Amino acid sequence: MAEEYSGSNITVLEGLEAVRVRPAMYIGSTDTRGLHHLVWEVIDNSIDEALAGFCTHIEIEVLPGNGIRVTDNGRGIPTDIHPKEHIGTIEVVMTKLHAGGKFDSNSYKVSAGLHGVGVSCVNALSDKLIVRVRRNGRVVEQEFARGVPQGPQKDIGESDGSTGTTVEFYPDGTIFSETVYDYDVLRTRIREVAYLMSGLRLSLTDRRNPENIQTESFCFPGGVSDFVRFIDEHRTPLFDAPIHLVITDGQYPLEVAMWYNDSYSENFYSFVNNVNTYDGGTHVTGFKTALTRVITKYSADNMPKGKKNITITSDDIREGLTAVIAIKVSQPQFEGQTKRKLGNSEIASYVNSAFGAKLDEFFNENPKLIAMIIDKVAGAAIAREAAHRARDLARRRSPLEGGGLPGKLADCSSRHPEECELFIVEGDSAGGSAKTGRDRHFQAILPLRGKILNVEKVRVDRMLESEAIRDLANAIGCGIGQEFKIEKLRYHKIIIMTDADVDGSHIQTLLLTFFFRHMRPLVDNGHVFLAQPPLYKLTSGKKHEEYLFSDDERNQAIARLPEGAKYEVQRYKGLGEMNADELAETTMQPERRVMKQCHVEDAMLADQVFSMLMGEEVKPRRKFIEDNAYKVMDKLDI
Ligand code: 0RA
Repeated sequence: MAEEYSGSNITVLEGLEAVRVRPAMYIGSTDTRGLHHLVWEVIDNSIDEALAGFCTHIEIEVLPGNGIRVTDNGRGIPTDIHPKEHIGTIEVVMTKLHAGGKFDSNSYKVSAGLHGVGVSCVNALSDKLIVRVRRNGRVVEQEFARGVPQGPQKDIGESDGSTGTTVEFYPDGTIFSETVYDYDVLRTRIREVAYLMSGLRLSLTDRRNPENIQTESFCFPGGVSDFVRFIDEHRTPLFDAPIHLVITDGQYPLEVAMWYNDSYSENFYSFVNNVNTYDGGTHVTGFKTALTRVITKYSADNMPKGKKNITITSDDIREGLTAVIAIKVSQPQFEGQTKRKLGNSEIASYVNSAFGAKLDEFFNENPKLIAMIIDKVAGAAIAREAAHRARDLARRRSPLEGGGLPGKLADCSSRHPEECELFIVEGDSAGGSAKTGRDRHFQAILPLRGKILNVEKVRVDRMLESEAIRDLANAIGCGIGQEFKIEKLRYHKIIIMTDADVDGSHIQTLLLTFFFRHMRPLVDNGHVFLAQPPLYKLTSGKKHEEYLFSDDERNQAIARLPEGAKYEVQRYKGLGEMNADELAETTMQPERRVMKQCHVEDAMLADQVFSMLMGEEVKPRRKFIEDNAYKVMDKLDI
């Protein structure tokens, strides 16, 4: 077949060969991230068709063998054939680098670095890819292998009258180190797209296990406003519905939804051309500038009685604010190591003026709402000023300054942070064992008595009144929040060591919440770990001793013992039951221990979990901690 069809376009094949030689240059990586990137590329083409107004439904199926099938009800890729070249539009779209769905008229396509390298890359990196187009009453199909057409496009019959495009592909296992699709990763992104493309229906079906087919469908008429509701699902809102502003008449289409809640954190998610800009950028800067300016303008007339002389700051204005900012930019420039930050400088002033004007107009028409917001912002300002005064009087210095190292800290002797480790240990008795068992050259111990403060429920000022929090911050050395300086980090490994029980997992969650909210770079840079103490010790005879970390391991170890051997299993209920040597051997020595590194792959999920776990609604929290704390941490990959 391949010989018969002597692909007329040699340069095209050379182009795709380049993708196969250096796949990471085109799709970022060949790990699980790259594997999923292929799906985003294919979906992007259907999204473009929806943006053009011709597609209302996109169906994504995960097939046995980890193939992906994306079907849309758009116009369908044109099925005409170039009279001289004998090459069809389908083949051009599938084999020409950077020819996106609609060639160069693709004005909102995201440039390389995120999505937008083109579906031809997916083709190059797939063992097999089939395109099936319904158009003009016919069904036309073409098949490729590693980017090479396996024949010309074929008319395979009459269509049912509908139009659309189906792309089915099987990633090349010799290119990807991971070939198994993660349903949750697909689902999170597909749901996100559904929020960003209000009214578009996206369905996801997992057909890998024929006995257990999973399917979900997402469609959000409220768009980003529904998105904000979802993010704040477990928080208490200040007013009924998010403020939703849509700007279609400006130079760049822009949409903002924002809502205040009774928490103390600010929570922004920003998107450019439907792609998450995790690190913000000029669109977020413009948003913040406008927000401060407009709210400050209204504050003069709306300050609560007797509080007129309070000065509000931009931090006060953003306390408890959740917002989604989505903009379309034709030539986006992405910055930073991971290209997750919008760099176009003209966007800051555009968003500042366009969004600012719209927000001003909105508040003008909704005086009650702005009055409520000012009241809340004033509350934040008053609390901040009061806390500040009280602290100044008590200490006359910032709580994180001049505190020196906490008395409870048993520091290590090394002054090279790269090799240093800080163990945060639950309880004084385990702390004592850890101090005895450690290698004092590079291992420092900070015992924690009882639970630390739930930082989700208090303002920064109150938080800093907690001695345990101050001890932690002083030991780590970087400060907190916006003043956090990763260069000052005193230990490159911060290891949380708690009992393997419900209390222990609660303490883990409290500490992780603190790190996530106030020392985020610590988490993002992979400095946070969870120690994994053994659950059991198996002893058999005089010689045989084994530490086991799960019920499975215990059962397997018992099964491995010689027939009839006598044995004893000790269950460790807490760290305190191990002596110093045991603790060091099983949980602390780098050669022997098992640790989990904490990542936050999905900041939004983490935020939701923390706001739910730590928030006001007691019922879901209790149940969640009791049933699931471990599972969720695994899922979050924390
Ligand atoms: C080229 C031209 C037109 C549509 C498309 C490509 C197209 C590509 C993809 C890829 C996935 N789904 C797609 N849907 C459409 C315009 C066709 C016309 O003018 O009728």
